[in-house]
Amino acid sequence: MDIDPDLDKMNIKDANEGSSMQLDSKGTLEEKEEITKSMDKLNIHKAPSGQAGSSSLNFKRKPVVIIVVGMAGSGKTTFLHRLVCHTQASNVRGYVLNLDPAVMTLPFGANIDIRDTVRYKEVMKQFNLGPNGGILTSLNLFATKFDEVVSTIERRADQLDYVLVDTPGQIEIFTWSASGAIITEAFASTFPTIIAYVVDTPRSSSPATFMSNMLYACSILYKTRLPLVLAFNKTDVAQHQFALEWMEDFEAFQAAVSTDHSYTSTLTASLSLVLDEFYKNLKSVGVSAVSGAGMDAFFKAIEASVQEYMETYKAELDKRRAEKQRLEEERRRENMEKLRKDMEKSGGETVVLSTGLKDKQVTGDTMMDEEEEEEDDEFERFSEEEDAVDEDEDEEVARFSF
Ligand SMILES: Nc1nc2c(ncn2[C@@H]2O[C@H](COP(=O)(O)OP(=O)(O)O)[C@@H](O)[C@H]2O)c(=O)[nH]1
Ligand SMILES: [Mg+2]
Repeated sequence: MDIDPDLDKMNIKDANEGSSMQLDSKGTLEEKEEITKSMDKLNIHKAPSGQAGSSSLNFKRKPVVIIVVGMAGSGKTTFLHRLVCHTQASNVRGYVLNLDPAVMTLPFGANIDIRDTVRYKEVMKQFNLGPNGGILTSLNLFATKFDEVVSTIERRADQLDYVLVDTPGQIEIFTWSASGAIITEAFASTFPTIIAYVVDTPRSSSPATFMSNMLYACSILYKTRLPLVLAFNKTDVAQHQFALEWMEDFEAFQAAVSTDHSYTSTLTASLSLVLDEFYKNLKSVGVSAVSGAGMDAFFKAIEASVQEYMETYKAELDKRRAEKQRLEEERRRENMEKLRKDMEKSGGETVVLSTGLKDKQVTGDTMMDEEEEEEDDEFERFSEEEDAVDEDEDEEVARFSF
């Protein structure tokens, strides 16, 4: 129902006009006490102070969550399969999560599979979407239930060392979507969480593609604010030494760029200067999802990142949460104050908005139900006025009552 947009009609009636009234300065002490009592009855939940630290209470040191991201075709799914094989062979307890709704067949058995919950082809049909829209919407739908996923893992936390997460083929569906952020944050606030960025090494041999891949990794690092391990995949096809050299030695990269005479080379050369600092914060390993090379080095890099997570990222995360909590409490306090003032004004009685009509007998017990408690500062109830003069229009009456 629309609220009458004509603000002129919305007279808050004063005490002389009817039983709906405004408490003016004449409000007695008794009335004020009444108001305070009814405020207490509202029972608006206050966040317990110190809740900001609650993330630390729920936080578990194990399992470590490894979220595998990377460009389409870089080998995420194959790499995840390799991780699963490696954990099984080395008696490490893993739990596998598939977040790609569009994958046809998985080479590994996933403990939790998005495809069991959402059928992306159905989503495409129902919402009239293309494949990418379908995948994104499926992930969004899944994200709404992600707290259940986290609590399922929490229940098994003692029996697990790693949670391995595969993400949709198209990188931006996970890294630039709200659902990707929700999922990442849900994990990161409960377990140590590391991003494994898979790079297609043979396809990054030109300085320009290498640079665009690194820029993407950089944006993910800053967006998720989580430790990131670069996994140069497909080393069975091309070794990754060139990449390490480019990252360590700026001049080596400049020399490679200078062989390229396109207009992008100048940009690429300048960008490499910017990324210098970013490279220092990364751990890079060469792996082959097919041959299994580099797995030990990868897990070593993960363990070092977990250490880093506990020392730096976790503290930062707690700080951000505390700040969010503080703002939330401030907002609540402001709303309560506003409500208190409104109640003092109305003297605990009903205020009628949006009517030129004489107020009828107003029931005093139009208290909001539980759902309405969530409304921030106003509790509205609309009813049709039977004596409405205008036959065409429903006169709307907004009653604020306490
Ligand atoms: N030679 C080689 N091919 C690989 C490797 N990892 C993945 N691939 C191939 O790369 C293609 C894409 O892999 P996939 O795991 O589906 O990529 P995703 O889209 O990132 O999940 C497949 O044809 C894989 O066989 C690897 O380490 N070496
Ligand atoms: Mg895949």
